Amino acid sequence: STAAAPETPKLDKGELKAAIVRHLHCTLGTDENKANNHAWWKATCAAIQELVLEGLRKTQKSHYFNDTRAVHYFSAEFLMGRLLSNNMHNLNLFETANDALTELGISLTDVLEEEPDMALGNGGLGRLAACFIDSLATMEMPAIGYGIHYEHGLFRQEIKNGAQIERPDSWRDYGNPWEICRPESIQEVSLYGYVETKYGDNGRIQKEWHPGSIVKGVPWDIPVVGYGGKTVNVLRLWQSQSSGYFNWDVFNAGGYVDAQVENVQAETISKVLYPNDETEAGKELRLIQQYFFCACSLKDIIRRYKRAHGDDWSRFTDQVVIQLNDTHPAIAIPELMRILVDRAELDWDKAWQICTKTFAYTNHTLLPEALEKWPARMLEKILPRHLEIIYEINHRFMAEVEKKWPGDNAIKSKLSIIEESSEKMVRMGNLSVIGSFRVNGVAEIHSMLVKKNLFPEFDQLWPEKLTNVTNGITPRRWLKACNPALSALIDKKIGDQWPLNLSQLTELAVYADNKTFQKQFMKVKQDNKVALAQTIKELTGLTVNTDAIFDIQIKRLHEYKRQHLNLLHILALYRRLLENPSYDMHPRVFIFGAKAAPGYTLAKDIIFAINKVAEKINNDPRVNTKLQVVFLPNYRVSLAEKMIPAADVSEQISTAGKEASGTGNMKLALNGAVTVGTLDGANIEIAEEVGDDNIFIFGLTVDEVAELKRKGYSPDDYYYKNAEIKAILDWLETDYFTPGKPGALASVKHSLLSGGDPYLCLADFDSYSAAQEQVDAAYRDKTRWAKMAIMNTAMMGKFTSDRSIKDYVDRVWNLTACIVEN
Ligand code: 26Q
Repeated sequence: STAAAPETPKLDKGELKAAIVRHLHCTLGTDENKANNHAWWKATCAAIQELVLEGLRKTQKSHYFNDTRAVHYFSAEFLMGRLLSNNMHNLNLFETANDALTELGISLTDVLEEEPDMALGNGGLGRLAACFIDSLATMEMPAIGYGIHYEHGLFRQEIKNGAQIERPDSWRDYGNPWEICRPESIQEVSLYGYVETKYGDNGRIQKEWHPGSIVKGVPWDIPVVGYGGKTVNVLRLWQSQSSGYFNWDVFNAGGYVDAQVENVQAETISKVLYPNDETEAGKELRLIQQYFFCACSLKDIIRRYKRAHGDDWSRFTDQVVIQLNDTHPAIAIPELMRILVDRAELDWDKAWQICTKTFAYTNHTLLPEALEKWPARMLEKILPRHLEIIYEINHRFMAEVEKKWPGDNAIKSKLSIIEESSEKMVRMGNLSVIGSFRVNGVAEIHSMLVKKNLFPEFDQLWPEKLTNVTNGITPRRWLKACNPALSALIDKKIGDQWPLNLSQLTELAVYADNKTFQKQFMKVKQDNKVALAQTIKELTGLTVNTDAIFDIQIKRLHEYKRQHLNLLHILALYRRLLENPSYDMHPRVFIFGAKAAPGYTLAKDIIFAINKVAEKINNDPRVNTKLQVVFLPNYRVSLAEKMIPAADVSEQISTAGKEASGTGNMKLALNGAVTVGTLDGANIEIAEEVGDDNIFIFGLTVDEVAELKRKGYSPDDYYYKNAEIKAILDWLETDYFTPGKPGALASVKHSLLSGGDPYLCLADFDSYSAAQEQVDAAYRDKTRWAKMAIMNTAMMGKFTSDRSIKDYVDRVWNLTACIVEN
């Protein structure tokens, strides 16, 4: 790892106390006697922000004077969570702040709870972006994150009578102490209108886009503090605002109100995050959001480049690399072509050369329904010039395909950016591969499937282009900050450098059999379970047994992630306990956290089913000493930070081949949870690291899934041949869990039978159930379990996002660190 150890804090306790009180007085206009926790939170943030901004100024100066090459991480989502605790840890001021507030009679823990999550993302992809910018700053890499300043992040989930209700998320209602508005860097973005073809004197055809409207993009900068506090990069998020242009005619004609309506439309662009993951919506506003932030960001990059290099484009690709986080920002490719060809008047080939040296693309999914496609008609309406450019890119690419596979029209129609269906569609994945110099998947198996199944011909055409970068997570947030007790224990054993060099955790392996260390490690786990039990009590009213196994599945609700397979197994245990009251199992608490996309009916039905089954089981005195089920509402980053340290078992049970990587699997294992998982995504690499003895692998492999589907999978076979499966599914159709309302849970059953069980829950059920019996036996052997838990923490070094970033730097970005002087 490149970064050095965090240095002594820049402030001592007395100075920090004084700064907090000063902000209480001068920024918040209150005093120590009147201030509530919210005011203390804001004052503490303001005091910390002073140091953050000092680091930001120094970093920007260094980057400017060294004229550094930088990565520009384009992502529609950044799931940052809370920033105060993270920033204090990265500045090595956490202890100081704790002591300072204690002396002021204030609890830091309570103050931290005041901060709303910055939930500008759906799940894995958005959180990955947040971990990556943390690692980039820590490793002192010149980098900037570009995204959207959503007014409302991912919806807040409430559970009413067992069902999910969506409420708006208003993270900025009382002001965000971290963000800085930069009106001096406002950009303008064009939309709609038409393209005029002109003939220049040199005979060159010139295209001019006459936009129908123009919106402003206002940048808000969030400082990103690296661990050690040296490099402070920025996350720049664009907010849309009416430009006032094209409204003047209406305005002058007395149309004051009509002009305000246009303002509202412009300001709608950055209003709300789309709550879908792994599914395409095809909504016009979504495309406008994507173009809006890409166009603002490209203008920003080019303005900065020109400040240093003028109109000479020859060094652009030495200075700028743009990483596309999935295809959501793929419209940046034709946008850069438009700027180079129409505005800078470069010839096409030169422009294309620049483009294809600038962009790299990360694929996060193989699910066909999640591959982005936009109707050509929609693009033509919103971005008429971009559609022309896409056609030109495609035309030239088709000529290359013809050279490689002469006369092969099947390959042409497969590789074409344009899908010639009844409604012409633009395939953003194909555009991204063609317009990028590198394409990566996010775990070994996923990248292999990207090569073999998704883009095999592209791999033949450009054998160097497709590669792998396995995901990672920042150990600063996901161990040091969220699990202070375990962190302190680790510090005591192996020193305090592991947050920067996570492979050092292997030094814990020698203590895996040590009785004293096992006791200490499991005591930390137990204390974390007690703390989570308290949270469960506050959020649900339920008292859980802290001697039970805490078995946790936390992730977005999706059929491929198979929360309903977990539910079937819970129902099996319930039934076994009812049929045989002395059924031998260690008590277990099954804990879920999951949001469903608001339009995904079956996902919402599964949430409802989990809640109804939970209600029944938790209130059934025949079983509730052994079996409890908890659905924690409003799963989000800050709740994950409370759940993960308390997990004994991590559920990673997606159908093999469907989960690109997973990152929750890494967070849980790092905190000493043992995985029950399929051979899917990064589970495979986790199994390689921890070894077969320290993980419970079950279920069909990718090849076996393909083979079963090829032969023709019939869930009925399992239903009729397996009495337990039949009984459980039939049970779901009765009114046992929904008294007076038979059939209320039937959709879950039917998705697994007449619905065809597309994700093979029934095929994997027996294997899953057997793996869970092994978990039970292992847990009862206290020594064995402690060893397994320790080995999981010890062997997670590979999954630091610092390693992912190093892989990107070496295989994709070709960056060098820039040391920022303090
Ligand atoms: C689609 C249409 C309209 C609006 C939004 C979307 C949309 C939004 C988010 C589509 C997909 C996403 C997010 C996908 C995602 O989080 N994928 C996950 O990425 C992780 C990081 O690489 C992986 O670990 C997970 O396996 C993968 O599911």
